Amino acid sequence: MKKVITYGTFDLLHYGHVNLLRRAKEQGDYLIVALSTDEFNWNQKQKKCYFSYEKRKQLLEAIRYVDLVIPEEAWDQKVSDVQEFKVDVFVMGDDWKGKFDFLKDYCEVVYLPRTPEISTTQIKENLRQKNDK
Ligand code: C2G
Repeated sequence: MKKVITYGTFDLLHYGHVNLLRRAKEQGDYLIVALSTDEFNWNQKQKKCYFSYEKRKQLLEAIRYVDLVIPEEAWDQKVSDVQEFKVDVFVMGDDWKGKFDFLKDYCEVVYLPRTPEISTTQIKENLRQKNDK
């Protein structure tokens, strides 16, 4: 079984994320998503999530491409995750291109093109503009 892993916040979940997850799953047979915890998001990414970790986990687990959701609590857990789960392929969107090449010593590293026209920031901005009308 070829195992794939990817990492992220996935808040507010949108079709750009689903496009990524679909293509990540296509790299193998089993997709693990390491989901950033609320603490990791706030302390390390200065991201305040709209949905809690539990709600974001529930949403991801409902996606057909996702086989397992684990917590991402630190930037430096990737090597141990790859080893612990015997991961064959690490996948991230290409906004991270090159940032995780150190994992090439442990598994294949694949950066996939982002879905260009959608982002959580964009969604929030559009909602703000609609409310202002
Ligand atoms: N993504 C995408 N297209 C978008 C938006 C996001 O392909 N329009 C991808 C990102 O490239 C990433 C994944 O969806 O691979 C999750 O995006 P985020 O939740 O923004 O993840 P991020 O905050 O970048 O966290 O340790 C790695 C970090 O946890 C990554």
